[in-house]
Amino acid sequence: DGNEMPEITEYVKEKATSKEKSDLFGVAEDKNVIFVSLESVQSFVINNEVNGEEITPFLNDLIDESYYFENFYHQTEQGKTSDSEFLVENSLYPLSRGAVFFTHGQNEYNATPEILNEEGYFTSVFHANNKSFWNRDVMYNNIGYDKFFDLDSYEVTEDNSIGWGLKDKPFFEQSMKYLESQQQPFYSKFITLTNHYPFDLSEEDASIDQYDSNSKTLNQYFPTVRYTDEAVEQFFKELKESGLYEDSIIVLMGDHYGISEFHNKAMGQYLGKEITPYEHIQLQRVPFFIHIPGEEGGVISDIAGQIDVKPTILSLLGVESEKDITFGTDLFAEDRKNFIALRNGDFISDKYVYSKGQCYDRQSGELLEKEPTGLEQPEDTEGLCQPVKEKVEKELSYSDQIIYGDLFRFYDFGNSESESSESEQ
Ligand code: GP9
Ligand code: MN
Repeated sequence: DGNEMPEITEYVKEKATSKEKSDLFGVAEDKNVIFVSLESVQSFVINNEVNGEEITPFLNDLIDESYYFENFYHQTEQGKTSDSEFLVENSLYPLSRGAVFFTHGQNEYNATPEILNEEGYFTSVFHANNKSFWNRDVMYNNIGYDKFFDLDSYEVTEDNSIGWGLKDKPFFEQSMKYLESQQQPFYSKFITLTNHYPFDLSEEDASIDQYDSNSKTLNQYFPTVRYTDEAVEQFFKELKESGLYEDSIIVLMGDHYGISEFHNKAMGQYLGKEITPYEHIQLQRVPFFIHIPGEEGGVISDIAGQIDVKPTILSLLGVESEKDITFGTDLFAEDRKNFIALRNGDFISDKYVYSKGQCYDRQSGELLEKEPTGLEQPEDTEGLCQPVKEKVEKELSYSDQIIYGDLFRFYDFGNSESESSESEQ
């Protein structure tokens, strides 16, 4: 019956949402939004080398013309790409088990595409996979996407595909005609695929050599990341040629890690340091760029996460969202929440990194203390990370309650969503 909503609403208003508009509010009003989800791209490849070669030359240069968030974390779980999409569109957390796209794809949401539809935007997704993968067809329809350019929209041959399907370069190339024919302004999401485990790439598409370690996965990762970097470069060229570039903002984000903990030994060899629980959390960073043509941008070091994307984009577009329920904050606001919760309860705060039951100093990486075992004296059991840990648990639980109880059915977002949610595409 939604009895929990007032408490959650109060929490969100007081603790999660910023109260002041940022200086960039409305800076991209009525612009197209082109969101690019970079499959399995992690931040450790940015401004880094393998065998003396730059891994992501295009993205590295793009930092100079964008807002680049160097401490931006993915917050996904078992739902992988779909979890990242859920975070980005709703600013809610995915679930700790399973994929919320499957288990709660029919819930009431107040997602970015629905909100932008009301602002006169056309909304679409481009992804060359079966439309029902991750239950996307159902979820996209539910959250207001006008069009899903799925596998059926692409010409896929043996020549232009590898691994999971259509390679990223032909994917962007073939997408252009659809993108150009869309009504403007639009909000369009592109989901790349080539840089997906197990990172297969043909010889002719590899511009850099593999790494040399005991992990074939890590070794192959670098040339496929480079391939995706080149595909994005080509996409920018095509956007400029089509004239769409000038009227758009381009957001790029890594969806989740590509190299799991199983490869810690090889990763340690590559990074030249042991992968401690602290370094493990550092490795959960994914690149996040906001490219606004004509704006210089800058490198932002504040902690940030996928939960923050929705309020940030809406603020840039100048969309008022005072009644929205989001657990993230506008990344350009002054009064931001001081922690990023990972879905397993680990977290990063301004001061600390909490990982596998251990509390670290975020800046130095120094292990501060073991979590209490219950055997210490009472005054020792208040860990330094404990106060944030409690906040993280509370926030994750509020988000879970919204999803499990489908609580947005009982909340009035103050837009005309009651009519639009009934209308089918
Ligand atoms: C599949 C693509 C990759 O459509 O999103 O899926 P992932 O395994 O990364 O979730
Ligand atoms: Mn993915």
